[in-house]
Amino acid sequence: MRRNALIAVVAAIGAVALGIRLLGAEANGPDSTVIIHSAPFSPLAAGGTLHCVSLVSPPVIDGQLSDWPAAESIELTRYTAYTFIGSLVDTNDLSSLIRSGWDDQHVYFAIQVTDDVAVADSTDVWRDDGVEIGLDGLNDDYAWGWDDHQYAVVVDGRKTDRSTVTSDITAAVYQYQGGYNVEVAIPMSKLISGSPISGTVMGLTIGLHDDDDGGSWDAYLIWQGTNTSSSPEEFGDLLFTQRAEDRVVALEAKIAQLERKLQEVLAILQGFQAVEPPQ
Ligand SMILES: [Ca+2]
Ligand SMILES: [Ca+2]
Ligand SMILES: [Ca+2]
Ligand SMILES: [Ca+2]
Repeated sequence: MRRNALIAVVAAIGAVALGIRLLGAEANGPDSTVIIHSAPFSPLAAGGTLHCVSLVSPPVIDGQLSDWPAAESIELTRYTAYTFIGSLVDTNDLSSLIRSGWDDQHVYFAIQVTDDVAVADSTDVWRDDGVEIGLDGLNDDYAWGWDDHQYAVVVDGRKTDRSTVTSDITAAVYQYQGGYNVEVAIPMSKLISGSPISGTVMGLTIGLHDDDDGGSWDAYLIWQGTNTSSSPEEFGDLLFTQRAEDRVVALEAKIAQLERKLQEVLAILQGFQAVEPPQ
């Protein structure tokens, strides 16, 4: 009898889960599309804040950015940069669009750099074409903690943290005529303890070097602040957010997982019932 009661309880839970799922489908209507990864969050980051969007699926770190949702971007040019040193002819000479995303394990960046001549000829990474990501993970405005990093990725794929070669991050560069993409995954454990939540803020700035003729750099852009390593009080904000459609996708995935588990439990319980000796 107790087994039958247990089966009834499990079946009831399953019915509730299925009901939630069906209600959700009803609420969305038959023609609605739940997964809307092409919808822009908003076109450009403003006021020194970039929204870091939650990603249901982690991007493949290969320099191809087609696996990224169209999310808010920093447009980094000589006209938008807080700091611009050197000389640039136009935005074809150097400019960039930067997006960011997150899951529990990583912060990701997708950086599209427009640069008409790719050069990597110097020992120092900052003398070549490349990007810098300055992060104050704890957002404590202190530059020298375990949470503070100045990651650089050069157009030839070299990776450093504060100019020292690092394998802590995963990065890929994809070069094309007129520019290159940089795709980066930074372990969350290098920035904060545990996982972020919607509303978590980290200090962020982005640096961009241009070298078109060898030797040292020709131009240097910084999104927020005057350097990318030692003045996090001047950095902008990386604000962790969760898009409404991602919440729906995550909920659907959890309900589907629950349904599978309930079916497994029901199958096991029915197996027990089948071999129950007659009373
Ligand atoms: Ca990719
Ligand atoms: Ca150089
Ligand atoms: Ca810090
Ligand atoms: Ca260049």
